[in-house]
Amino acid sequence: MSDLIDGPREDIGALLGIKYPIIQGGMAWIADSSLASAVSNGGGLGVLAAGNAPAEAVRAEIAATRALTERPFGVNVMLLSPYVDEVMSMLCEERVDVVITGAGNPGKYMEMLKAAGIKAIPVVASVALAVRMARSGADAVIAEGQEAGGHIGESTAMALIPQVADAVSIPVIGAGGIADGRGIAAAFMLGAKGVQVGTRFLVAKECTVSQQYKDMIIKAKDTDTVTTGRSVGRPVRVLKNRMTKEILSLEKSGIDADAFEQRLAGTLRIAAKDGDVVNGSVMAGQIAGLVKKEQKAAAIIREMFEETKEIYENRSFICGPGGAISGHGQGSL
Ligand code: TUI
Repeated sequence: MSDLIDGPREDIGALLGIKYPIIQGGMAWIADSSLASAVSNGGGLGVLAAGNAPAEAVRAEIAATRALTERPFGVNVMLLSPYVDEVMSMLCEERVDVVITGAGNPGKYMEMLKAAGIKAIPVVASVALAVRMARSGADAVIAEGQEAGGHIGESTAMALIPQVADAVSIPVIGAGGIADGRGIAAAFMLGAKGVQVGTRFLVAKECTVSQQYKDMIIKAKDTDTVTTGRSVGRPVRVLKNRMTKEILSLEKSGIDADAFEQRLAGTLRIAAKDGDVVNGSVMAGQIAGLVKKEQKAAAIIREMFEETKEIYENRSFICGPGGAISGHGQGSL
C-alpha cells in the first residue's frame, strides 16, 4: 500500500523529518528512551518527557535515545516543572530536534529555542494562545482537547481544532481523544495536519510504564475517566480509582490549591513506576475505552494509518442508494 494521504504527510513530514504525521505524547514519568526511540523508529515522532526531572536526568535520557535511533525525536517540557529554565538551556545546548511544551505559555523561551535551531511546538488549549505562539515563532501548535489525559484545558478537540486551524497559518496538530484511524481522519477533516497520540502509546510493548497501569487502560470503558483539580484551577484527567474518589471529596469540602498539590505529589510516579494504580494517578484520555491490546509502537502507527487511508478511500457523504451505503472512493456529494 502507498504510504498515506499526500497533503497532511507532506507538511508535518517535511517539517519534522518523519514519515507519518504522528507525534507521541510526552507523558511525564512514562515517555522515556525506550518508547520515544520505538516511535521514531516506527516513522512517527517519539517524544521524551522532561516532566519534573532536573536537566541532567533529561540529558542522560537524550543520550540514551540517540543510541537507540538515528531518526528525529522531541522532548516535552512541562512548564510547571521547577527545573524548566535549566531544562530549556540544556535542550538548546544539546540541539534537540523538537521541543514540545505543555501546561503553560512558553513565550519567554521561544527566542532561545529558535536561536538554537530547534523546532518549537507548544500545546495550546485556546485560540488566543495559538495566535500568540504563532506570532512568537512557533513552527506548529498542538491543539489539545479536554478528552486528553493529564493536564487539560476546557475545550473539546472537536471545537478547538477547527477554530485554531482558522486562526493560525502554521500547521495545527490535533490531540485529545485520538487512538485509531477514525480519530486521525476526523482531526484531518477539522483542519489538522497531524496528530498527537498519548493513551494508545501507553500500551506499546516498548512503553515501560507499570503493567498494572497498562492493564487498567486495557480494561477501561468509556466512562472510566474523571477530571480532578477543577476547583483549584489545575484540571487533570485520570482513570477513576480510590485516590480520585478521595481527591474529589476533598475538592467538594473546599481544599485549597497548596494542600491539593501536596496531596497529589508523587501519585503519578507510584502508578507509573511502582504499579500502585489504587492510590496513584493513572492519567489517561477518554479514548482509553477504545484501547484493547498491547502492540509494538511501529504496529500501532502502521495500523492507525492503514485505517485512516481506508477511510479516505471509501468516503462518501450522502445516505441511501448511490450515497454512503453503496458509494465509495469518489468523495463527491
Ligand atoms: O501538559 C500536558 N499534560 C500533562 S503535563 C503532566 S505532568 C503533571 N503532573 C502532575 C500535575 C499536573 C501535571 C501531565 N499531563 N498537556 C499539554 C496541555 N497543555 N494541555 C493543556 C495545556 C495548556 C493549558 C492551558 C497549555 C496552556 C494553557 O494556557 C496557558 C496560558 O497561559 O494561556
